[in-house]
Amino acid sequence: MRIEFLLAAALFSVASSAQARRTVSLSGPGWLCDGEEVCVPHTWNSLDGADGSPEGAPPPERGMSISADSYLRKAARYSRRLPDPMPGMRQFVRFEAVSRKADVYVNGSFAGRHVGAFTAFAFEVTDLLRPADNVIEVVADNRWDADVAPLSADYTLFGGIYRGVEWIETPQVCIDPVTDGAYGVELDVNTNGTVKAKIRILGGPDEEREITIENPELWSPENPRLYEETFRIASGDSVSVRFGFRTVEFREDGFYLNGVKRKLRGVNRHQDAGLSGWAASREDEDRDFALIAEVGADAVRLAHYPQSRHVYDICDEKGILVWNEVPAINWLTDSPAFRSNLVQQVREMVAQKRNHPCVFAWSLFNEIYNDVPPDRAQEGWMEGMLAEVRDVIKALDPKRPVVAASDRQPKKMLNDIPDQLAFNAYPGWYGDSSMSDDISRWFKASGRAMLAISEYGAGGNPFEHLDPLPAGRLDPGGPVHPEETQVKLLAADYMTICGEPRLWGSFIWAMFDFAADARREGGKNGINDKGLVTRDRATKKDVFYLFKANWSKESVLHVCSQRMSETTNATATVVGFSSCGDVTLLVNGSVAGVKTPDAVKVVRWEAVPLAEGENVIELRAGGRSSVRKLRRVAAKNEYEST
Ligand code: ADA
Repeated sequence: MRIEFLLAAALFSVASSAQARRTVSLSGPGWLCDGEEVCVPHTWNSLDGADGSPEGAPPPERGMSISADSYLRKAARYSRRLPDPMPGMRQFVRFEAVSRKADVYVNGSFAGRHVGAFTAFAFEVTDLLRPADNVIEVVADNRWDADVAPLSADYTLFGGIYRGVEWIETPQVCIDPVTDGAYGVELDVNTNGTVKAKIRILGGPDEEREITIENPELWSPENPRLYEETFRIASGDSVSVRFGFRTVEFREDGFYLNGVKRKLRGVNRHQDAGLSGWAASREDEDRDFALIAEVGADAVRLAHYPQSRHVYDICDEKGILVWNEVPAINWLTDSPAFRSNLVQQVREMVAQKRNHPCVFAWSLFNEIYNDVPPDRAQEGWMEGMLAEVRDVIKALDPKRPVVAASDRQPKKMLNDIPDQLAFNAYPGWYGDSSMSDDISRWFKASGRAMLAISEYGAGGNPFEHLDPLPAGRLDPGGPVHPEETQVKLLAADYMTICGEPRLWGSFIWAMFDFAADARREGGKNGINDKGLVTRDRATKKDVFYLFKANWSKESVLHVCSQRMSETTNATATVVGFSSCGDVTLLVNGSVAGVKTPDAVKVVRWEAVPLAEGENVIELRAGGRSSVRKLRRVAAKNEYEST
């Protein structure tokens, strides 16, 4: 007995003095989900989460995909073996996210519960482990719950262990990997070169450190300079943190980064990474941000919730400013459980993302419907809850502004809560207004001197075409979302946005098509098709090149409607984008016109005559060429078609 004790004590002292932290990925194969072998990241909704509500189901309501029961909602049991623990060390399991509730067990004993689909969490499992043959089980549950945000939204809530999992072993005294799912080191970075670090320690008192970097280079989209520091404590445990020096502030006339005014050129991104749904790999995320960098955006709104750690790492590296959002959308529940879960999700979001220089703002909500039911709105409880959340954010991180995305002006009180307000506008798509009307109304109603546009866009199926476009508005819930409408509306919107100096930024809805299972429209069920790029990332729509021509440093010449192969018309509309100067139009080798691009790099020819049969329509500018082929065919006699 005494010998065993001495041996254990010796092992412990070896471990605590000499053993560094060990981190092992538990992602990949080796997991079972309800008895089937799966790879983590995993979701059980990758197919049914984006196939639309079944035919015959009641007409889908816009924005109801979170609560739709058109895809599998369940509690699923995952399990896998754990690495053998090193004696004398402490063991933790860290999940990047589980949707949306997770109950974790080790060898049948309860280790902890996490509620919230978008933030990381970790549990200590040291006391639940045997020397070998340990099994972890996770019950993941994506069923709707009135006490867990978000309650409703226009995207599919994929279920499962859809981000990575890690096994962490530390000495007995260690940098805390548990509290708020963060890494235990909180930085306060100042552009004079001082970096103050609060190190949270388990098994010992917390520590504060200060380091100085001489003449630090500032971080910006043009120069995303990062620094890294390893914080080591006496037990040998250490954590490395990357950071950057930069300031963000709003002055009376706009947004300033490092004291320089900038009007943000943003896109919105959901974490739905195409055919794997939310179970995105690092490669999926790298590919997405390569496309965001290619289009030339300097900002991304991570709609409508915090995304994976790798996403923020990429944005730090590429110099993309991040709008990071609390998952409060459409509805809130007036219950203490909802309020406390929302605050917990917010604390975790700030704690986990605060060290990333790319994050420029915390967003409090998206499109809260406090006007329904009206009696509840009068009580003021929503204002109270959102003001409390704002104050929680400000107490945790006084340096970043709080913003919000609103869609309705009567909600004056809610719109007054964030430091900066942005609005979502779909003129010509969901309504008959114009972007300039919308902007004027928003400035008038909000009484603010500056605003941003958090969403603008239109549906676009790159395999549906219409020329000429009808004079009126198309039905956004209808079966046809021609690519040409998306080009027309976004070009007009962007022209207005460029001419409005009171806007501090704008964010296209959206960079990629994404799963919204309740939708049945645009020729493809289960998809919100307002992306610049299709959900499988295989097709860059014409609007991708509109923004690339405006934002990228690369020269762009692009003729639209290249996927439209046939027409029965005698003429065609030719639209193109050029950042290489004046554009010459050639039809079947003959010059048909020369035009100077407008302020948003668009050239347009109406009613260009076509020959019978194949036509080659070519744009030339700055030594480049872009071609579309269009076959003119005879109109089908209606009796011929069958
Ligand atoms: C809203 C909402 C988005 C998006 C958009 C749309 O503005 O904020 O999540 O779904 O509508 O495409 O209708």
